[in-house]
Amino acid sequence: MTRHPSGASAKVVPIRSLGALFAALVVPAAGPVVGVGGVIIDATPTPVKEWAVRTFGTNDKPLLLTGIAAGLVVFAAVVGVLGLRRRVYGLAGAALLGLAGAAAAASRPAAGLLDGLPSLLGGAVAAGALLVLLVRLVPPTAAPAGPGRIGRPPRLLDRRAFIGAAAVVGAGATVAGAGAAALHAAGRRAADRSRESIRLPAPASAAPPLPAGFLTANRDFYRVDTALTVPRVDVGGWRLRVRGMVDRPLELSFDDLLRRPLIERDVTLNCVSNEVGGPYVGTARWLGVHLAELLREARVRPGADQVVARSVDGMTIGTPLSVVLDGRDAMLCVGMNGEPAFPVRMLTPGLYGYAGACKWVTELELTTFPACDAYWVQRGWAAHGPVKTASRIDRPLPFARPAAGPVPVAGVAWAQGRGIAAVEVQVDDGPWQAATVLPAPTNDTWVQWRLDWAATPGNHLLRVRATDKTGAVQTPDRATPFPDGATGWHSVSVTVV
Ligand SMILES: Nc1nc2c(c(=O)[nH]1)N[C@H]1C(S)=C(S)[C@@H](COP(=O)(O)O)O[C@H]1N2
Ligand SMILES: [Mo]
Repeated sequence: MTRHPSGASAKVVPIRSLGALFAALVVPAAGPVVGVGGVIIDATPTPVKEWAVRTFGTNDKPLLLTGIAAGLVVFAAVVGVLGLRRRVYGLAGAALLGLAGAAAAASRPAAGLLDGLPSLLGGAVAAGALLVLLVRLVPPTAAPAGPGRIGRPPRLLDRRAFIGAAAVVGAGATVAGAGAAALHAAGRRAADRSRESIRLPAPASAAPPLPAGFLTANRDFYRVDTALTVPRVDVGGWRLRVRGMVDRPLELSFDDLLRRPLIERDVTLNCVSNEVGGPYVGTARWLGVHLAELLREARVRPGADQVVARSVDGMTIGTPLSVVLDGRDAMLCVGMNGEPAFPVRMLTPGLYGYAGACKWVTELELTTFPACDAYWVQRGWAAHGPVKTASRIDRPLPFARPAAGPVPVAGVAWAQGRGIAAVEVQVDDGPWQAATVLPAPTNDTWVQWRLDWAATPGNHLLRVRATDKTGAVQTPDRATPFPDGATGWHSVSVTVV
């Protein structure tokens, strides 16, 4: 279970109405499988998480959910067989399932009081169904007595009655499943409508035009988060609270945000878990409110040194206050490439996502680093997450077989905040050759680079390294992503034919 050091998880969510009850029944995060999945994600040791992301990529979540569902089927089968021996075993098994699911769902950081309900109901229904089936299989006197005695094998009382009851239970489960799916779909449609209702205003401060192909389309943008189901947020009810070490706490609605002057900025975002040469980096045109201005209105008290952003699903991301206030374009984004950044996500140019880019944000708490470890910091990741200078070869692809002659070598390089001054490519053990670096609008995005290589037949290794605008050359020393970002030069092997 994730307990936030500030005690936010102890916050009691009042049972306001039947609506809350209904919401608990249809919110996916309150379901047993998603609840258990969330607990597993939070409890998984960082190296295992790293391995899962590396091995399964974006498929890690469906795989986890499938695994839990398969585990449930096996557990249910075992409970059924035990129930044949003694009904109380079966009932205890069903109760255990319900309680475990409820405990998992209720322990989620953003859980309400009622989030355990679907699992408890499920457990009760499972126990009832099991009883109905068992009384048709085993006469009450067949239950063995005494410890250590398994008893004689159950006798089939009435095969037809059992099959009939099983069919009824199966049909009931199917109808319940279909009903739940329909409710979920309705909830998703409501969230979609809420998203589609958003009209993004024009920026007060626009970003300059860009060459084609510079930005990453939203559908191609990498996604890294702990959310097993994308949180559904109704913009009408959404609020942003600025609280903690401030003299003037703020509470803003989505419309309040849209009414403020918006800035539009091109910024590259990357994940601290990205391996050298990896895919977890993208550049988008972001639209949003300048965060430093908002914090100035809230009048931050002296002594605060951390902004902890909290999401609707309980994620916490801590950002150094000095970084937010140092003049860079840290922002609360309402738009990403012209589409709603639903509803609002934070973005801090120059920091890895885990340290500055909370999605589905609903609260900014001004606090200190000693007082509060954010989610990933609790798991051993560095408290401050400045991005390291990196470069990547995108063409040719690894193990490509280009023809001898001029072969374009191209890719991207980034050092948000500092900017990229130069990119060089080395073929085998030859001299480093300067690549052509296309101009980038600001220091907060990647640059695109290109070199025409006079390729000769045989196997070759291409390496890339970048130099940032402070003059620092990207280090060749290999470091793993944990705990503060990978380093090392990206290389690609090709065979020229
Ligand atoms: N609410 C929430 N925000 C989050 C995360 C998360 O798990 N939950 N992951 C962070 C990480 S590690 C990264 S790299 C970025 C990724 O943003 P993207 O999925 O839009 O690329 O979101 C950040 N914001
Ligand atoms: Mo990340």
